[in-house]
Order: sequence, then C-alpha cells, then structure tokens
Amino acid sequence: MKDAGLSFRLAGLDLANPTMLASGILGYSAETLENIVKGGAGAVVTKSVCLDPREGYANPTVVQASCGLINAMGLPNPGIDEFAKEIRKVKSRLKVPLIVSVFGFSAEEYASVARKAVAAGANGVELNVSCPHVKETGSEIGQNPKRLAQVIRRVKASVEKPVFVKLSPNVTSVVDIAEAAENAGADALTIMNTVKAMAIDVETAMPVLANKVGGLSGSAVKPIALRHVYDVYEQVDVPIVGCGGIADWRDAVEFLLAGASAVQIGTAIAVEGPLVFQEIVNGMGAYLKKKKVRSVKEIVGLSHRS
Ligand code: RRO
Repeated sequence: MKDAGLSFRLAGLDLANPTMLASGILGYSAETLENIVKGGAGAVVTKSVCLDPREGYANPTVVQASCGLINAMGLPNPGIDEFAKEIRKVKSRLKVPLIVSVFGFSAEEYASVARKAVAAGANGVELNVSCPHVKETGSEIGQNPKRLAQVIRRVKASVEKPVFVKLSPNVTSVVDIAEAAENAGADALTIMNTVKAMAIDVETAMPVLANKVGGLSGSAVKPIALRHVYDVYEQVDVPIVGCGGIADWRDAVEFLLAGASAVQIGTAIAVEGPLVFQEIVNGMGAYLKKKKVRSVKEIVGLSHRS
C-alpha cells in the first residue's frame, strides 16, 4: 500500500511508515537489517553496541514464557569499532533511517560509542539506559534521573543526530524518568525495554536462564507498555515510540491512540518473520481509510480527548 497517509517526520527523520525494528531481536549483519526493510519497516534500530566487545552470558539465554520470551543475552556485541564496518555496509544498502542502539558504562562511553556510530553513518542513536540485567553498572542508568541526564547531555553535546532514549519499566515512576530525559535534551523516548522476570525448572529446581533473571517481552507486556506510553504522553512533549508486545496492526494503532508517534516491533518477528511489518502497515493504512483520517499524525494521542 503506497503511503496511505502513513509517512511522517519523527525527531527530524523521515519515515515512510511508523513501524521500526526494535533493538535486540536480530543480529548485526547488513543482510538481516536489509530483510527487515524488505519486510516493510519504516526504520531500523540495531542491537545494542558498546565500546569494547562482549561475549554475553552463557546459555540458556532465552526461555519461552506463556505469553512471551524471557531473555538474558548479556549484551553480546562486537564492540563499536568492529560494528562500525557493518554500519558502513548497511548504510550503502538501506533506504530507511538507521538508528544505532548505544550502551555504555559511563556518560563518556555512551558519547564515544554514539560519536563512532554517527561517524560510520547512523542517522540517529537510541541510548539503551534500561537493560534489565547487565550487572556491571550495579543498577540501570535509566533508574537514576541524575545519571540519566548526565548521559543524555554528554551524548547530545557529542553528536548532531537525533537522540532517542529507551526507558525502563523497572522503575517506580516511568513518568519521572521520562521528564528527566526530556529536560536533558532527548529528542524522542522509546517506551519500553523488557520487564524483569524469571522462570524456574521444576525438575532441576533451578532458574532456567544461566543469568537467573532476564527481561520479559512479547504480548504479556503489551498492556504495561501501553499504559506507560499513555501516562508519559500526558507529561512530555517529545515524541514517543511505543515498544512492547506489538504483534499486529490493532496493537500498533492502540499505541498511536495512547500517544506514540511510531511503534517498534521485536518479539513478533521471531514468530512471524519480517513480513509482520507489511501486515501492520497495510492494516494501519486500511484503518486510516476506514476512519477517513488523512494522516497518521491525526490519531496520535487521540484516546486522551475527554
Ligand atoms: O542483551 C540483553 O540481554 C538485553 C538488553 Br542489552 C536489553 O536492553 N534488554 C534485554 O531484554 N536484553
């Protein structure tokens, strides 16, 4: 379906439609990202990358829960210098914005990785301040408004591309953290990362994941993410990208009505493959037509009218 009112500008980036690949679900190769774009995604976010290479945790790193997946991959990545080669390759082939998910263990590390990603061709960066189980940081930077603001300010001073910030649901108030991120200069907020969770094997009487605790994604978390998007929309002005259990066009439209300008798809790709994007985009287009709405922007936050 051509355009159908779905194209728009998000934090300075032109998107043909409001769907994006969520960080984390797929690897780093140019071929994988290209497949996602062929499937219909309006933008892609890479897996998180940090300064030095990391192996990640031992297996098992993923376990199926009744309505989703629990993962504790442990941020496996080749390090930004190696990944920069792949970014250059991807950039020459992709026709959609490429956003690199950036992780660091200090504000300076975030800034350094972001600079290298942008120098290699990233159109924007998404700061992953919300991995639910990377132990070295003690707690997620995204749980502490002061540390979060330092990271965002340092990155904003280092790159001239849009800075998305991916927030954690594992906090007392997502709204407080969202306000801190906006005040520090975030250009958009991605809501949300995975929810802390675990599974125990009754035969071995042991946690299933090698890391014991992981992050839950998939349809189980959709209502949680939706509620956070709804609450944050009422308090911040920067655009929100909804993320959490979105698997079909109805889920995507729900997030837009709650206040998201775009949505990220992750776990659903593991079940349905890259064509899930086309299904969602076609369904959204048909919905706008049925509702006689010219642009997708008109439905963002529509559920808030009293
Ligand atoms: O790699 C991971 O284990 C991981 C990351 Br960095 C993240 O941000 N969220 C998640 O559920 N897993």
